[in-house]
Amino acid sequence: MDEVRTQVAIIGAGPAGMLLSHLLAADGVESVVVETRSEEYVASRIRAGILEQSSVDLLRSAGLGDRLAQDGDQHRGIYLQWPEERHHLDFVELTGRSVWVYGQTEVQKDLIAARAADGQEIYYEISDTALHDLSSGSPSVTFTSGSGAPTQVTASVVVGCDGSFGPSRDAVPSSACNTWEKVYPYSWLGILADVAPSTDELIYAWHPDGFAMHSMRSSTVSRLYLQVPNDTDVDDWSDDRIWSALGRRLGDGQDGWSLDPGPVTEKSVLPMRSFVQTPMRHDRLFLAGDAAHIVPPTGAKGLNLAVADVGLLAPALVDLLVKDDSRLADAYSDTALRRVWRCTHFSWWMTTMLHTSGDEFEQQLQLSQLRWVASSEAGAMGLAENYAGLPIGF
Ligand code: FAS
Ligand code: PHB
Repeated sequence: MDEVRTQVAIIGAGPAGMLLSHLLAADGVESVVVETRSEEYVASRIRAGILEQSSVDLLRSAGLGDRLAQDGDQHRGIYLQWPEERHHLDFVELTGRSVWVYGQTEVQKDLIAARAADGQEIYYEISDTALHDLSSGSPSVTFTSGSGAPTQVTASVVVGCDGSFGPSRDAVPSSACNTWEKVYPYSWLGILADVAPSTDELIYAWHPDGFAMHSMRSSTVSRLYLQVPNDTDVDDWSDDRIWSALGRRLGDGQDGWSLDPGPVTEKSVLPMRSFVQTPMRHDRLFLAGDAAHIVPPTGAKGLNLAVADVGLLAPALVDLLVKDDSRLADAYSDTALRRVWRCTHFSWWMTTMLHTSGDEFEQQLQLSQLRWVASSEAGAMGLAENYAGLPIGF
């Protein structure tokens, strides 16, 4: 068994794990990151697209803002749409805060480059990850390394940043935690297309056929989604069928607006659920990001919540391990969960407002809610404040 000793053992090299390692190193705290996939796979996963103000501020303050400043696209707001109507919500006018279009793949590349420049130890392509002695002063993570060597990382704390299918959340005894889960009766079919976006800012569209969204990754790459049934086989959706459904739902040809189709370079079906596990700490194990909570992507909160968790956890671990001051670490779960539940509610609210289930009464309520949000400053402020993101530590 190869033995490794560090201060913080981090399971997962996604945004949460890599950003935590980066922030800890800035304050002289060592960590080891272990990851079941390859670096190339983690860097290329197509996921989130929107960074809220607080995430951008944190990445900049951590020295990770250069490419974001160069390639990120700052947006003032979004469009809310239903048949025959499209309304712009201006977050800057309403809240003074904006959002950035900067894909999670770009954030991941920046983090990988920063950790490599720092000489960070990252074990990729591991297997058999297991957590041990979480209630002792020397918890550990064992695994088989990519080269087949049984390895043990012993640390002062372990942080589970292993997403929605990792082992960390299940390492907490069921008697010591609560879980909440809601599975939605629909999924998203998402595409990447090599075509310039047909809109300057994101369009969230309610339609009797189902929800559709027009997002983007750059001035030449569009990202679009449409609501599909949960058991959808992506192979049943040809590019033509996808573009035709998107055009209908997004209002192609209405009021002089057209949706420009293009070559689809990636398509996949994303199930939608809400999940929260509390508390986000068990003795010497801390949870951050999707390991602790999952939100439907309608509110663009998943990645931003992971960043917010780490923005709270990093200083807490520095205080605990460098200054022997446990106050922030003891408060971490309660502080993080305030934002987690706020974002969980907002993501549920956006999802249930915009996705159709065939219930005629519900559709009238949705349309009434959309008309109120688009026409009332109070309604628009509610959406803007949550979408653009509440300050860290809310
Ligand atoms: P991640 O899941 O990113 O990272 C966890 C890491 O742990 C992974 O690299 C995984 O391989 C690793 N891991 C798992 N088990 C392990 C083990 N046993 N040992 C070692 N490592 C292990 N959010 C949005 O805001 N907008 C979106 O449009 C959006 N789209 C998404 C699409 C998909 C298909 C998915 C799955 C998620 C999407 N999300 C979206 C949410 C997503 O962006 C997450 O919120 C974000 O990746 C959270 O980051 P992490 O907590 O680091 O988890
Ligand atoms: C994306 O661009 O992938 C995206 C944007 C906003 C969302 C979800 C996904 O709410």
